[in-house]
Amino acid sequence: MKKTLQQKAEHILDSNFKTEGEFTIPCENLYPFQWFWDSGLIAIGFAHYDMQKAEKEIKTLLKAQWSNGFIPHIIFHTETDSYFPGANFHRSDLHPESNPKYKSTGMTQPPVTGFVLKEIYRISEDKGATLKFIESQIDKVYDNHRYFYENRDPQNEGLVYIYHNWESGTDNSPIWDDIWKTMNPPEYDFERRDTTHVDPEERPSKREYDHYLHIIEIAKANNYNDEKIAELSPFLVQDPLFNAMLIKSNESLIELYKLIGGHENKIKQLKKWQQKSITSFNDKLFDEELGAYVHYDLRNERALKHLSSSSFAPLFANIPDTEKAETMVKVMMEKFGNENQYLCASFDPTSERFNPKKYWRGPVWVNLNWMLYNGLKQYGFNDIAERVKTDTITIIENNGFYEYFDSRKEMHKDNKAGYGGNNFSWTAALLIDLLN
Ligand code: 2M8
Repeated sequence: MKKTLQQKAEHILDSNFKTEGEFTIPCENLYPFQWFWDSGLIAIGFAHYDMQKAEKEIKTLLKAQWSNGFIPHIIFHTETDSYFPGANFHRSDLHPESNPKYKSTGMTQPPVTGFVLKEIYRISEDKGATLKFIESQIDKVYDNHRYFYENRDPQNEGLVYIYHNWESGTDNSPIWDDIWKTMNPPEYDFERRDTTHVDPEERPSKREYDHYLHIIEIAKANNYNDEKIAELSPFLVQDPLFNAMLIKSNESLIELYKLIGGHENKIKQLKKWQQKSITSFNDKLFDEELGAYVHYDLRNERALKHLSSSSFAPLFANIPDTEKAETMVKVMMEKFGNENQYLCASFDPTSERFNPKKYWRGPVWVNLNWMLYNGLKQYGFNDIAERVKTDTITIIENNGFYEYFDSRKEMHKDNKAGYGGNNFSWTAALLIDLLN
């Protein structure tokens, strides 16, 4: 019997779930550990058909939290040299508050856990049991938000910084080219592993990796101390996607604490952070000229004026008012949404830096599409939301469960427009959510 798309997606998630460690890898070979934001998005998929696995995923992730509230971007549950750079390069043990039980990186990723808990609650058919689970985990997520506001916001603006492109999740976005121009790292000698699993055309260059490693060397030389990083890292950026995830998660934590009851002080604090964050976000990151949100380079005190799918992610977190939202959607449809393109390219298709085959430099990503779909719906842009959803389902149905996809429709004729890793977990997980 032919499997349905949903069955295929469930099969991928179940195969990528590692029973020994109770977590899910993003995909075989290329990404053999647990990644922070992947895990959260994966749990949303599991929640639709296997709530136990959804809960395990989140529990395992939060067990690796550091005593200062920080949650690392990769948790190296297993030993394998199929990934570079691994645990011995990152050396999380350098930080005095790192978790002695779990080797990890010393950087983080977009804080999705708050809104993921809310999504799991929305999907659950046994709300009482799910709320109990949430109650057992929610303070860890709150502590994570406190970590961000207390350690990643040196000018007390309500906007937190990332100190590495890997923290953004959008690893080699052309936006970072502006930062690489300010740096001149040594040419390191190392053995890449990603390019043995995936066509190098679809991955970052060696020189880009030199930059990535150099920033980590600086952080390590300072034992991953946040204050030192804020002072010394050549990469220090306020990212609209990252901050939108934090704001969306604040909102979810407030709603969940209300459901649980008896957490007035935490709700009060969350509301304070929330108000300040949304105000600064709109004042500082909205670019009137481009008609959407942009990144801010805190190290060099300048806006990085480029459009990317991150520019529209604030819709998901209810950040723009309706006027701003309308402007953004107009810009999105003009630049990213013509009939030759699938929505939504990860970088501005009208820019000369656009590359629709290369990783975060242009291809369509299902995680961003899922956020965009939900954001557009929240503001009542139902037709465009439906297009994002249909485009997402179509490209997966035709090409398979890839990590990313060519945004140009003409490239989809032979159904070979899926790139990067295959049988990719968040592609499967979020498809399940879109189908239900
Ligand atoms: C990609 O990033 C990792 C480093 O974190 C890599 O290229 O080795 C990104 O797409 C990131 O957003 C994602 O979480 C990770 C695992 O899917 O892969």
